[in-house]
Amino acid sequence: MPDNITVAGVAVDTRHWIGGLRVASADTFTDHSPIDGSVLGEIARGGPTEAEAAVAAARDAFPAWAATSRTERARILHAIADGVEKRIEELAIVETTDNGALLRSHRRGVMPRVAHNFRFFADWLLKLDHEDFETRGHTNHVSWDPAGPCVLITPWNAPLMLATWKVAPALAAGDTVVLKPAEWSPLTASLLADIAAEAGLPAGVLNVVQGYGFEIGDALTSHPDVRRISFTGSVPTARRIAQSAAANLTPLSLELGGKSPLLVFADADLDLAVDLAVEQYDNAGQVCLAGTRLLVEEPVAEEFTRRFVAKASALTQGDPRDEATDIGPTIHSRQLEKIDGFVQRAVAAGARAVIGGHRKGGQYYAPTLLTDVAQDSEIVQEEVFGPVLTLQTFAGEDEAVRLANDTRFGLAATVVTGDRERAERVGGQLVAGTVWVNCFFVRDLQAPFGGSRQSGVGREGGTWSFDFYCDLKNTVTAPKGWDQN
Ligand code: TXE
Repeated sequence: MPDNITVAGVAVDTRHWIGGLRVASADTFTDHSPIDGSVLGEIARGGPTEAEAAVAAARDAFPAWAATSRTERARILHAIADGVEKRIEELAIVETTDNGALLRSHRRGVMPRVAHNFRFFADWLLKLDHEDFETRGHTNHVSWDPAGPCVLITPWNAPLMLATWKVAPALAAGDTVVLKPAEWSPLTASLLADIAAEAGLPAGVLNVVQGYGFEIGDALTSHPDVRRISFTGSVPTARRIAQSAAANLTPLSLELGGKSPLLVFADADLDLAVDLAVEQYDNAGQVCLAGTRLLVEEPVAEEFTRRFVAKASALTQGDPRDEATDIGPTIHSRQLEKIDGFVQRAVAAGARAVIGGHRKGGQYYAPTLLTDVAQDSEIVQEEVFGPVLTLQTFAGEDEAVRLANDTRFGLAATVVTGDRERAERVGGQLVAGTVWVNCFFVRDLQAPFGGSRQSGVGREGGTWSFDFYCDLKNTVTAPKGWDQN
C-alpha cells in the first residue's frame, strides 16, 4: 500500500499517526469519493494493536504535556490555527472530495472555523479560573487539572469541524488525544496531524488512528488508561460505546442525532421562515441539527408551502465543487438506500411527496418535502439524515409545543414568529439543547452545545468543554500548622 495518496493535488498520508510517527497496518480499507464514487485510495485499517499503541503513546506523552504551562499550550494551539489558515484551500478541497459537502462552505465557513476552534480554546484556557473562597478561615482553591488520555470518535458529516471541537479543548486542557475519524472521511484528520506536528505539538500528544469503528472502537473505549471519551455519531453506536466505557466508568460526552422541529407561526415573516426551512437541506440534510420537521400554523400553511416549493425547486443539485451547487451527494450508497427506504415506506403509509421523493442518479437524492404524515409514523420520529423534510400543521401554541416535543430527541429547535413574547413562551417549553429564534445555525463557542433526551449526554463549548476535559480539584488549606520551624 502506498503511504501517500494525492487527492485533488494534495498529498495525504494514509497511515496512522502514533507517537509522532507514521505507522502502517497490514490491512487497508478503500476510501471513495461520494461525488462520483471514484476510489481515492487505500487507508490503514487499524484494530486492537493500533489502539493499544496509540493509547500508550498518549499515556506516555501525558505527564509532560500536562505540565506544560498554559501560555505554552495556548501558543502551540495558535500555531496549529495558523497552520490550518495557511492550508484552508487544501483542507477544503480534500474534505469536499472525501465527504461531498459543498466546497464553497468548506472554504469560506468551515475551515476558518476549524482554525477558530483552536484560537478560541487557547484564549479561553488563559482566562480559565475559579475564585478562591474561604470556609471558617480555611481557603478553598479549585484547580482545573488535566485528566489524561482522551479518545475522540467523530463522524463523516463535518469531519474536521467536529473533530476539532473536541481536539482543541482537550489539548488546551492539557490532555493527550487519540482521534478516530470516521472511515467514510478519514483524510483531513491525517492532514491535521501534519499541521499539529509542524506547529510544534510534541510527539504523542495528538494521535490519529484510522479504521472501522467496529474493529478498533472497543479496544479504544474499554481501555483502562483512557480518562475521557467524546463521541459524535449515531445513537446505536453511542449505546455500544457507553457499554464498553462502563468497564472503567470512563466519563463520556455524547453528541448524537436529532429530529428537530422548525415552528412557523402565522405572525412570522414568511419569507424568512421559507429561507430558514430551505436551509435545512444544507449538506444534503446530513446535519444532526437539521430542523427536519416543519410545523406550520394552519392559516399560513398553504402560502408557506407554495413559497417553499418555489424556493426549494430552484436549488441546484450536483457536484459540490461547483460554486453554483446548493446540494451535493449523500455520503455513501448505503446512506442513499436508507434515505430512500424511509421515504418509500412513508409514501406507502399515505405520505405525499410535494417535491422530490426519489433518487437522482449516483449518490444524489432529490430534496424532498412530505406532507400527510402522522405524528407517530417512522418518518416523523426517526432521524433520516438526508434531504428529507416533513410538514405538519398545528392550531395554536399548545399543539405546536406538543408536536415539537413529541420525539425521543432534543437537540435543537427553531421558532419563527414576529411576536417576542410568544418566542419566549414557546422557547421556554421546548425540550432542546439549542433554541434558535428567527435564525438557524448561529453557534458561539462560548455557549453550551449538546442535546437532551437521546440526542446526547453533556455539553461542549467554553467552560463546559473544560469541565469535561479536566479533573476539577478543590484544595482546602487550613490557617494552622505553618509555624513548626
Ligand atoms: O454512524 P456511527 P454511521 C446518524 C445518522 C446516520 C447514522 C449512521 O442518522 O444515518 O447515524 O451513521 C465510529 N466503537 N449520525 O453509521 O456508526 C465510526 O467509525 C467506537 C448522526 O456513520 O455512529 C465513526 O467514526 N466507535 C451524527 C463514528 O463512530 C465506533 C453523525 C460514527 O459512526 C463504533 C453521524 C464502535 N463500536 C451519523 N462503531 C451526528 N450526531 O451528527 C462505529 N464507530
